Amino acid sequence: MNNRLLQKWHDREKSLGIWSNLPDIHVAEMLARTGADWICFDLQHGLMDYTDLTRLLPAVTGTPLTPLVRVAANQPDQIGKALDAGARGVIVPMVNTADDARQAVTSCYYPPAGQRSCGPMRDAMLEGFSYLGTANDEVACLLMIETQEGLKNLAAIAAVKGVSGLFVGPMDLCYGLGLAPGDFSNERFTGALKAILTTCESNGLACGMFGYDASLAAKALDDGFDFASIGSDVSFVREGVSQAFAVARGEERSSSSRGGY
Ligand code: 3PY
Ligand code: MG
Repeated sequence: MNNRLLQKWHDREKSLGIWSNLPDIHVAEMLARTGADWICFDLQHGLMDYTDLTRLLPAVTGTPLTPLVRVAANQPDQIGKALDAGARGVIVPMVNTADDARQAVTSCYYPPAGQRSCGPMRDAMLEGFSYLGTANDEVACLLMIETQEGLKNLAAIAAVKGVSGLFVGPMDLCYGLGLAPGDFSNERFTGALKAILTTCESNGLACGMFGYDASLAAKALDDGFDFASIGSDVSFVREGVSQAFAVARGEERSSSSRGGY
């Protein structure tokens, strides 16, 4: 298997990834060489579009990490084009029902498993048609649980054949639960995480978490999650520079000035 993320799940190993929000190939090149198991290019909230994506994916090709794309919405054309550009998996936001899950799965896989249309442009450029024989085994279909409705339909979503894993969007989940964003120790939030973890376990699915920083990621893995992001290019630049100024000026930083995307 060439997909390191899928291989890790198969071997029951945990993995850590990086989130990419900036459309800069040099940043992507650096991020890909930091020891991450996977990188996710964010077309939902990141400052990048599809043209950017077609330049960012080659910047990480040839490194061992698995390139994922968070699509802007659960649409067959968006999922198909991300995979055609070379993504080895998609993270689909706001999956609320089993029908949503089926739509995402159908978009990810070639027949008979799904209805992905054939035109794997970038892989065909690099390898000819050999990708077609392995694509369905090499692509991860990850669905975000981040709403009240998604939580209500958790069991039905997880039972859809072809789903590789569920992925928590913690801020939207807070909003969905009627909590203040970032109220991650609230028991309604921790209860929701437990329900998602248990559902993944009983359906043989990987369970992932958007980690806003390394300590959230470490906690997620400790709590039983299989994979988590440790932060993004934006958060690393912001935190690194702000922290350096604070140290140089001998200042304490307030907790509210920390964090970010
Ligand atoms: C969330 O926290 O809801 C996310 O989707 C992270 O971008
Ligand atoms: Mg979200």
